Amino acid sequence: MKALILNSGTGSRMGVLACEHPKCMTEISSRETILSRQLRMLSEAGITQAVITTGPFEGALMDYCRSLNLPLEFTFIHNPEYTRTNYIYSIYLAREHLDSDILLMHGDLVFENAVLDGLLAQPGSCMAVSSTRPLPEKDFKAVLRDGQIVRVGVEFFQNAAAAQPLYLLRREDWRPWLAKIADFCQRGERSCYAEKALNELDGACRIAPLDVRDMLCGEVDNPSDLAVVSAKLREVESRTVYMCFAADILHSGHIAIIKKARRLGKLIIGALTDEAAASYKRFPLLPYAERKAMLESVVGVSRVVEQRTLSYRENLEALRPDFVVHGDDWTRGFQKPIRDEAVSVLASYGGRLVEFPYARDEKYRALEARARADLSLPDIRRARLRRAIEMKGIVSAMEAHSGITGLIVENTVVYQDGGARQFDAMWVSSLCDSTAKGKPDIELVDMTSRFRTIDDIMEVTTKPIIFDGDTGGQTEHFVYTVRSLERMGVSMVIIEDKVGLKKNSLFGNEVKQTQDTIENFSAKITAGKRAQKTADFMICARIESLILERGMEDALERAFAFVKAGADAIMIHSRRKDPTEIFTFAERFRAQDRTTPLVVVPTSFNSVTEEEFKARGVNVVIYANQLTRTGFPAMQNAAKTILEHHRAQECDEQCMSIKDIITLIPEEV
Ligand code: SPV
Ligand code: MG
Repeated sequence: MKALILNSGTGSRMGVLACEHPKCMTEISSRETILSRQLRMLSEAGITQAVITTGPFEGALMDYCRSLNLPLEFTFIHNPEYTRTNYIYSIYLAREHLDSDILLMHGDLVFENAVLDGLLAQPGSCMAVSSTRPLPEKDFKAVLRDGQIVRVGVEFFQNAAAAQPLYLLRREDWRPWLAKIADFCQRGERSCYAEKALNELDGACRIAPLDVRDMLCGEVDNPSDLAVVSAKLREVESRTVYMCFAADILHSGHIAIIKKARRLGKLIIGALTDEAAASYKRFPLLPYAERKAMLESVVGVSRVVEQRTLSYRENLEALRPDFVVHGDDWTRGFQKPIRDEAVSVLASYGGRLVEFPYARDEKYRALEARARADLSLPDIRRARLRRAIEMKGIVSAMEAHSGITGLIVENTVVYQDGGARQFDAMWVSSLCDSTAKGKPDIELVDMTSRFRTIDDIMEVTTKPIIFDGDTGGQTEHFVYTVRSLERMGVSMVIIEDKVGLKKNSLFGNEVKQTQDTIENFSAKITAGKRAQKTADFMICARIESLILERGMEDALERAFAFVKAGADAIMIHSRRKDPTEIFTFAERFRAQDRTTPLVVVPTSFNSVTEEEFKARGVNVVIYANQLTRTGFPAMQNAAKTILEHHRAQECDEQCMSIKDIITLIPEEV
């Protein structure tokens, strides 16, 4: 496509404003002239060739165009008879350079980006008209019939709309018009409008109206036009556009939408905080400050602000942008409530939503898959738990005891309030790991075997792992366990302050269990901390005083001692349904220690929500055994049903379909 810009006119009505240069070189802002603005916009829209007809000050105009240093190839066509002819003749002189799609405009036309974008997006030929502006007395009007423009001229008032000399002409429509222009000029009709030739074509050139309503699109014929257009331009240039990004990788799809957005005004980007980003699709690879800096360096981004929730409300109300730009993917699915809310906030002050088609490109999917794969690398995975706790205040972990349960924890998502709720981490429980192997939870399953479980889970997932280290065994053994776990990419080991034959805590004092001394257990923690190589790995001390009914004071004394010995976190356990003792512990612990993460396993006190735990200073909630406790009864039931009926048919309705089970397992993580 070529641009054809008609600049052969004398601009006499501009008076002194255009007495020393062509009219198109008149300044319309402190930075731009009509022509420099047109040319910049054309090149930003991807046009590379411009044919410019010239009249007076031909040399000045050519020098000026070249001095702009734009990636445009110019062809200048001089009309030596510019005082006696009209632009129909200039086009005629340029005809051999015009055998393509043409974007035709008068050299004194000022329009905003949205007008040009609208025009270029049309599949067929079109002309800018306005349904909202009154019909001008002396300027162009377009006569409309059946959705087409059938006449253009200053003399038509019936069924007409105000029109601007800005056309996108597809080759098949332009050719007959150009041929008619040639007929006119060859028979000496050179001082009429080129539209007179168009009006004789009677349908051979199909031009649709493009309604630009009250967008900036007007000619500058005289000083008063100049004042109006310049004022409107100031308004256009002060418009703001808002977009929100979670992205930790910027790909060409993001850049393309940023480019489109900034054509509408000054672009403000809301970067989702880490917490908000993690609740959107996945844990961000880069923290907020890095993502903000990256977005700030993108050309065309004027400001980056923090967006603290998936909801746009807070930022829209504070910034009141003229436009919000988004991909059209949020018109359906889990993001729809967010869109609906943004639409209503925009409506409250007259802002507008602009949606562009969402880029569903295979290469972006591959990039996203790579980012996910990076999350599974040991160093990244290990560090994620600490980051998630810092970021969210509270994290949730769900038990996994095999590759498939790991995948369930990895991939289960519930969409709520426009966001995605997921587990943050996985708990490799001694109870469930032993149960899956048909063995009691008494430290019978050896570490090699437990590591194998971790490996199975890690192979197919990316989320951080909290390992149930039971008592940690002998201190001399524990240091090796720490190093192995750390090397694998496990984020935290929890060891409980018990010795001897360990039994599951949920038995409480129904079985014989012995608590370790504060001194011994502290020494074990200190040895473990000394053994670890990275700063990310966490050793959590689990206190069994409430389980073994040794009282609150004992629990608290141990907690402070273990933190002093180097514990990175404290887990307080209880087997009571009533959460009071857990709450009391949390309150008293937090009164003295505001920072050490607090971990709970609410198997018994399961009425408490994560929000409530967070309010009480808890940082990690572990759902320790629910997949095991729901999965195995279902299996028992299936086995019984088949035995009862001597066949599998009755069991079928309890079964997941083969198709569903296959989709649980992605080909690649
Ligand atoms: C586990 O899941 O193995 C635990 C938590 O240690 S509990 O079963 O509550 O002791
Ligand atoms: Mg356990």
